Amino acid sequence: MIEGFTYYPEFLDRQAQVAILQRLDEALLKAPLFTPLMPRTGRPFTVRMTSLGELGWVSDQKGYRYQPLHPETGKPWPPIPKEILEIWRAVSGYPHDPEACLLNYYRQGAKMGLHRDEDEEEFAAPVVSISLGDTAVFRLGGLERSGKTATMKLSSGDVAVLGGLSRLRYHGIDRISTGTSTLLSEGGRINITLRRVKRPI
Ligand code: MD3
Ligand code: FE
Repeated sequence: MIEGFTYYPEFLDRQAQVAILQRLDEALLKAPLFTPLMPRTGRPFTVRMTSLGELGWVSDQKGYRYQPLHPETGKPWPPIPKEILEIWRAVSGYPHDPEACLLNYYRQGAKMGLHRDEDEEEFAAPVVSISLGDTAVFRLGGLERSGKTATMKLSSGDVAVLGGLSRLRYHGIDRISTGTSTLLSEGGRINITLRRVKRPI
């Protein structure tokens, strides 16, 4: 048992996963994937990203931040589809909707180093993660980078809620197990995270 971490394996059945994927495909036409860069070094991430919602998360040489416009199109992010908001409403236990829905796309070889999600103002809200496509090896640590870590798999349709003390745990994605899902025709993995960024008024 990990305080603040709730894992719902196969929360979404295949039909629900396909429905969400259709919504994401539509959104990707308006907000194409881009390659974020590490602050300072400018080194590219191996994950490509985009966002939906009022605010999207971006990273470039200037730093990490939430912003209302896509960094390449200059347009607002597309709205978060109701099918995705319904998942937040079902599992977050938080009385306001998220402003940000970050979409990470992992192709073979992509990973995400150990980090904390700390660019939000509202840590009382959890982060809700939805996995689609190939299985990922997810690493969850403690509140300090040097703390002990453990791995678990996140598979297509799984939902994870990171709230309470787990909200500020270090975490990352070690690797993707290629060919473990037929959901995405091009293969790979999509992770969606829903976030409340601002404190509600
Ligand atoms: C644990 N994404 O976008 S989601 C990220 O699968 C991110 O793409 C990973 O880390 C992915 O920031 C992991 C699961 C997750 C999300 C937020 C967390 C785990 C978390 C916040 C705190 C602790
Ligand atoms: Fe994260």
